[in-house]
Amino acid sequence: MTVIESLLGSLTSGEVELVDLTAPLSPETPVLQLPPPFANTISLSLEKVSDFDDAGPFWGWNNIHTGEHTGTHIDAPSHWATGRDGHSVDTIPPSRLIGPAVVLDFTAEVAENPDFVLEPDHFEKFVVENGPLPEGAWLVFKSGWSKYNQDATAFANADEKGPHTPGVSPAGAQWLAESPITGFAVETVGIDAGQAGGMEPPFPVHNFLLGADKYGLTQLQNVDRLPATGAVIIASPLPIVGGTGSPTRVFALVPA
Ligand code: 23J
Ligand code: MN
Repeated sequence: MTVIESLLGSLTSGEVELVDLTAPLSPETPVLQLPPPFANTISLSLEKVSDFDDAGPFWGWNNIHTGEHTGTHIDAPSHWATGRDGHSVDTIPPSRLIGPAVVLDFTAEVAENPDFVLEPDHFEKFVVENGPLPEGAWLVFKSGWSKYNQDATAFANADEKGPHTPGVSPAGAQWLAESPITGFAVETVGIDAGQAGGMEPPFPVHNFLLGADKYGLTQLQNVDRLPATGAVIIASPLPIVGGTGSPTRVFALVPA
């Protein structure tokens, strides 16, 4: 039996489960709201071209309007000043879009403090307990935040000081950039904390990770169906030529 036959058999038997980590993409999908003077991207909208009518009697189809960074999406290195000469989303090697999932569960800490940030100590402790991060891993920050996916106000959790959502400290971001991971995956609207605009450097995960030719994945859901180690993540962005990111379908292969 080939490995592919074996995999297909495991998917059929249920020994390996395909888990969709992608949030539904609609006009209601929460998108990042940066404060003035910064410009924001648009939400998804569908523009009807035909709907089994005079414009197309036997077919329905739409034009889509959206920002690159809407919903579950990937951040390519070229999204950030530190990676601007690096890979755009179309030139990311496909082999780097699939990799072992390593899940760090800080649901309890985030429930206590929405501004919780990961520090190097958190990563070091995980490595001591679970072994080194594998080359090409997708490191998943399990925060529980996807429970707010259907409620844009709760998802943003903003007050007069801006959004309050979990993330990574500057030192933690530097640690990740020097690690063997391929990317950092989160349940929140972006790979940085809500308060990361005031950090030094601003938006440290974007700064260090994208500058190190690594990627971000945002707005994942169903991460509670992933084991700490042992699953595989496959991210499928559109190859938008010159794009800085793309809405992305993200699957995990999970052993039963
Ligand atoms: C631009 C500026 C700040 C942030 C972001 C974009 C994102 O979250 C993103 O989707 O890349 S925090
Ligand atoms: Mn983004």
